[in-house]
Amino acid sequence: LFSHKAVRSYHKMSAHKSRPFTVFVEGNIGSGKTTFLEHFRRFEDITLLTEPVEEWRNLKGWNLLDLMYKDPSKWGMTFQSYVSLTMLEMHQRSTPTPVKLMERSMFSARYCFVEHMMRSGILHPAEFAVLDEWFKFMTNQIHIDADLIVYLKTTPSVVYERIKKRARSEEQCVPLSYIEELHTLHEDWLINRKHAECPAPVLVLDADLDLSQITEEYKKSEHQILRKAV
Ligand code: DGT
Repeated sequence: LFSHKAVRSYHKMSAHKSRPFTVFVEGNIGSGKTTFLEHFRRFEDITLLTEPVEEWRNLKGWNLLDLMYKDPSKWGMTFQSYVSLTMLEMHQRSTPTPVKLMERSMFSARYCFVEHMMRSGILHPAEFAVLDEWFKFMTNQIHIDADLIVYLKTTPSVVYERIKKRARSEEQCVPLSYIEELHTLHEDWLINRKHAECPAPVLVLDADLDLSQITEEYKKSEHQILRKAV
């Protein structure tokens, strides 16, 4: 006879041995992805994988994010190719818990950021072709698991003000038009389904709300995420 506790821990083990329930947290720059992940830190069955921005800011001493913002035509390709690598590493990382919560994914890198660089001519068509072949290879040959996408939907002018307030040095010259373009690309991917690939069902949350009200909004996603934490 198994005790209740033993059965529970068996479920936990089998749940994560098969594979974790995997959630991508997506949304424009400044939409509160990091805050959303922090909300779930209190639950022990969830592994949080925050975006590797610090790695992008320091690769052997080089700040690729800064180089990219200062001279996008020159550094866009290098930056996006490193973003792909760090994203792939996150997708592949095994977790000790039944739920894995990831900030962004290689899909938003491709369908939002690379797409923007291609459309605006920042990437040469040949550079875009190389990144796109890598993307196709990775998504076709390596199984990238996703069970749910939480889309933190925002209004461009709202996140624009937040970005100015938080004053991340690299983002100081980001124009509102860039934020608007990224907004449209997120909507095209997650709401209008313009790309073949939307790897999981999408839960849309109102992320315009300010910090005092956002916890209630975040809570709306708890049952979908936590019921998987057996
Ligand atoms: P949060 O917590 O919602 O405020 O999220 P952020 O703004 O810390 O994170 P994110 O991913 O929206 O933006 C990170 C910075 O990297 C931002 O300046 C945009 C820039 N970036 C350029 N290309 C890419 C890309 O392919 N992927 C991601 N994630 N960021 C990129």
